[in-house]
Amino acid sequence: MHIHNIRKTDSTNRLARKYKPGTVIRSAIQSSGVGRFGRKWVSDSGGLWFSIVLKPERKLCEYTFIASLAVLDAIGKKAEIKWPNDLVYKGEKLCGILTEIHSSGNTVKKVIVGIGLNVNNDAPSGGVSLKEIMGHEINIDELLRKIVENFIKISKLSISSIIAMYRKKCSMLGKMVTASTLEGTFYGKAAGIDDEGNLILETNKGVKKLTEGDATLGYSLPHQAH
Ligand code: BT5
Repeated sequence: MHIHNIRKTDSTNRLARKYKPGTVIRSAIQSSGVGRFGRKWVSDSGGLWFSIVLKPERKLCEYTFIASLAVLDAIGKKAEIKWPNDLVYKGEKLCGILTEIHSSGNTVKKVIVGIGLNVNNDAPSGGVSLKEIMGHEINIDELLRKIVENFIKISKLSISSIIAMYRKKCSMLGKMVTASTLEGTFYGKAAGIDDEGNLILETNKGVKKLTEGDATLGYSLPHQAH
């Protein structure tokens, strides 16, 4: 893959739409980095903010699984996966992933996998950076190369082994979690992740299959789960 380095853009996911599959767009700073549901992603200098442009060949969640595993392996396995798109260290967010499709008319043209990793920057509240974890600065170019290499390597594995690896690193499985989704907020045991990337939650009202949302450990509802 060709790595294209730039100094500043609004969002590498937005800029990536102009590039061919097989390109990696990295920006030292993003002026309007984006998270899921239009949330803001803080992207100061010193962090690793990049997007990988790919041909649409898989289910979207599979790209997020591959990216999570690629980052986790590159940083020396010091973090855990938090379904669906985070890497956390001791409960603080180290990395977020935003996988999007770019279509024109009715045709899906590209998949864009955006990865935001706090490296040598000071992470915002609730986040943590690799520098803070390791106690020293990290070579960001080397780290990016390693993540991209891992991404390519993991992409070649069978989907069943990718999902198995993802489940193994997903620390919330087997624990009680609160999941807040567009459909509502649910409390229950995170019993598994199915092959479609859904979180299977065992609530006291039955099993829920969650396709999106934010899950946190423990009970954090004002009222009993739906
Ligand atoms: C994500 O969204 O975690 C996806 C983040 C993807 C960022 C990358 S950077 C390269 C590419 N270009 C982009 O414009 N985006 C992608 P979500 O799960 O919705 O989490 C967003 C929430 O994380 C925010 O509402 C904050 O609470 C928190 N947050 C924002 N910036 C952060 C940071 N630098 N470190 C840790 N947490 C952060």
